[in-house]
Amino acid sequence: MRVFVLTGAGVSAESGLGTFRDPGGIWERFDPMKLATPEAFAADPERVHDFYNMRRRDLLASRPNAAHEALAGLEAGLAARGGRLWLCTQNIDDLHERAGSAFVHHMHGELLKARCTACGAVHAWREDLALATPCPGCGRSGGMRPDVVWFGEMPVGLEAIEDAIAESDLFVAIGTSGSVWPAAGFVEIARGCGVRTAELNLEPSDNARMFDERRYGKASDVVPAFVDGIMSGSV
Ligand code: BJW
Repeated sequence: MRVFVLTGAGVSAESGLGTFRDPGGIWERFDPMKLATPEAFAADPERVHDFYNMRRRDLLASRPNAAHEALAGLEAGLAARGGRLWLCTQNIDDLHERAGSAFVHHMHGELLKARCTACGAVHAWREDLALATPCPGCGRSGGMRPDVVWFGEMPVGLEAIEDAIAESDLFVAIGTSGSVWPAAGFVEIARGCGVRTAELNLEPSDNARMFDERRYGKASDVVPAFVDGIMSGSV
């Protein structure tokens, strides 16, 4: 069986990393237009750095939960049977990797990487960033930014994502509100290719009616149960 999984902030919620649009979520406390656009970075880079420095520190203090672990187990279980899992995450955290997932496609980039806007090099990054931080490659300062995808920027590897969806038997969206494009449109691509679709979320997403199957509850409950269903052949 070939499974495509799209994860969102809900899969990491129980690891203590906030979601964006739930009550009390990140975008209720912080203005995305002042923090998550290239224009915001150009206007006030230190403010943007402070926001991502805080989130990087939170990430480094967090741990994967049962949902991340179940998906790592699904990857290994499907591979052992000649299938595959294509795991695409909108999350910039590394909790899937830390849970043991070998293949993770970060369509919105990665918080533990920094990119130099002067030379284009991407570096593994665990420290705070500041305007004065020099690029370890070219030595220039003033251009280091978190290697994440802001509003108005192109998500990573869309062609590969669409190919992987088309080549799947099952498309599963987990812990995402379905309100950010182009990820919100992936379920439509899957349906157009005749791929079966399932949503696992705390509550119905904006796209809920597009899914063939829907399961609601905490990711740490519904994801392991759904993975068991796939591996036992009942899903
Ligand atoms: C649980 C749970 C638990 C909670 N268990 N579940 C007008 C109309 C349409 C589109 C646009 C428009 N104006 C602009 C656009 C495009 C824009 C967009 O979509 N804007 C919308 C807001 C309207 N998109 C872009 O700009 C993208 N680029 C782009 O479009 O390029 C051009 C292009 C053209 C043609 C083709 C393709 C591309 C880029 C988007 C970049 C998004 N960046 C962010 C920030 C990244 C860095 C960072 O983290 O700071 O990515 S925004 C934020 O939203 C983050 C997330 O990855 C993304 C999605 O959020 P997610 O994961 O769905 O989180 P939530 O909080 O929304 O939902 C959590 C869910 O979990 C909820 O449903 C809960 O119920 C659930 N949950 N606890 C299970 N325990």
